[in-house]
Parts: sequence; structure tokens; C-alpha cells
Amino acid sequence: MSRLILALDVYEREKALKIARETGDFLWGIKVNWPLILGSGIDIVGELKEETGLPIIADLKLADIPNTNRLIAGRVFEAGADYIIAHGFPGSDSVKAVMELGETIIVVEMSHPGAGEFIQPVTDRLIELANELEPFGVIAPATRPERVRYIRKKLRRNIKILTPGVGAQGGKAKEVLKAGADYIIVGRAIYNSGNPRKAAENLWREMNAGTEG
Ligand code: BMP
Repeated sequence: MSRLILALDVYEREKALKIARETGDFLWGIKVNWPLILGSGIDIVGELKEETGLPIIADLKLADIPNTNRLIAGRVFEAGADYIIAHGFPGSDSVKAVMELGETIIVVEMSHPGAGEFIQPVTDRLIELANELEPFGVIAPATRPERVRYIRKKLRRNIKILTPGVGAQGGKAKEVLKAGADYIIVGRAIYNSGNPRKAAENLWREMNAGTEG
């Protein structure tokens, strides 16, 4: 089984569907973020699901009061999303409002340099929140394998770790998997490559090398 998630951050519907079709064989799932939702509308979630049969993660990074989180998440789950990503820092009530409607992934640390300013100092608290609420998974930075290792140690075993930051942001798939990630999220290194299918296949091979037999 694949542990690769495509971050499909393009605007255009046709382009998104084409890349999804080409790469689907090598993916566990597809992550849809604001660029694609703004460019193509929320119905793209159902279309991608129908086209590929893969789980769809809606990366909205919800960070609002419980009622607003609930209003947004309700529509997005209705549109066919299997998972929604929410921020943990607005508090447990805001996250619970999403979790009551469907499978949720909580951001506990981010992959960009600025993550060191505000989110990394509260990662321990966000891990505690995840351990208490037991969502499907958490987001952790593929750009810092040592932080993935740390988060894996503190996080309940049944909670998955999904890591963006491989490829364009400098993270290395093998290293992050070794540090304890369950899934690797990759965008530009696949959709901006001349041959997205080949790029996804190469990553898939790299991730599976040494795990056969
Ligand atoms: P790329 O492989 O092109 O860098 O894309 C990474 C994807 O993961 C983007 O959709 C980005 O918004 C998302 N992401 C991230 O890069 N770092 C995080 O900490 C959290 C994210 O959701």
C-alpha cells in the first residue's frame, strides 16, 4: 500500500483531474487545499473521489469558533471529503466541532521556517490535545525529521502522522518515514514536474525500497 499523499495545489479543474488520474496508482490519497477549492469550486472534492476512488483530505486548516468550524466542515464533508485538517490552537471545542462531523487531522507543527516563531513553542500542548481527542492524525514537518521523531514519541500510537515538506521544501521521504511518519505529503515535486506520473512513481519506489519481503 502507498503512503504517499498528493498535495494537488493547482487552480484548474481539468489540470487537477488529469494529474490525479496520472498519479493515482501510486497514491494513498489526495489533499485538496484552498488554491484548488478557490479555482475549481468545492465540487472538485467529489469529482476527484469519483475519478480516482482515493480518500480526499480537505486541507482547510480550520481555525475558527466551534459554530463556524461546524458550518464549514459540514459542507465540506457533504461534498465528499474523507478527512478535514483543522488547527488545534483555537482550542478543544473548535476541534471537537469538526471531529463530531467526520475524520479530522490536527496541525501540531508546520514545515516552514516561520513555524519556529509561534507554533513550535506550543507543539507539546497541541500533542496533548491530540492525545486527548484522538483524531485520525496530526500534521508534522517533513523538513525537521528530529521533530517528527519527537512527536512520534509523545503521540498515542493509534494517531497517524502526516508530513508535508518533502521535495520543494527540502524534506527527504526516507528520512521522515524513518523518523516515524505514516504518510508523506508531496505537492510541487509531483505536479510541477514534467512527468507527474513518473515523479509519483519514483517517490513511491523510494518510499518502498528496503521494505519488500
Ligand atoms: P509542497 O510539496 O508543494 O511544498 O506542498 C506542501 C503542501 O502541504 C501544501 O499544500 C501546503 O499548504 C501543505 N502544508 C505544508 O507544506 N506545511 C505544513 O506545515 C502544513 C501543510 O498543510
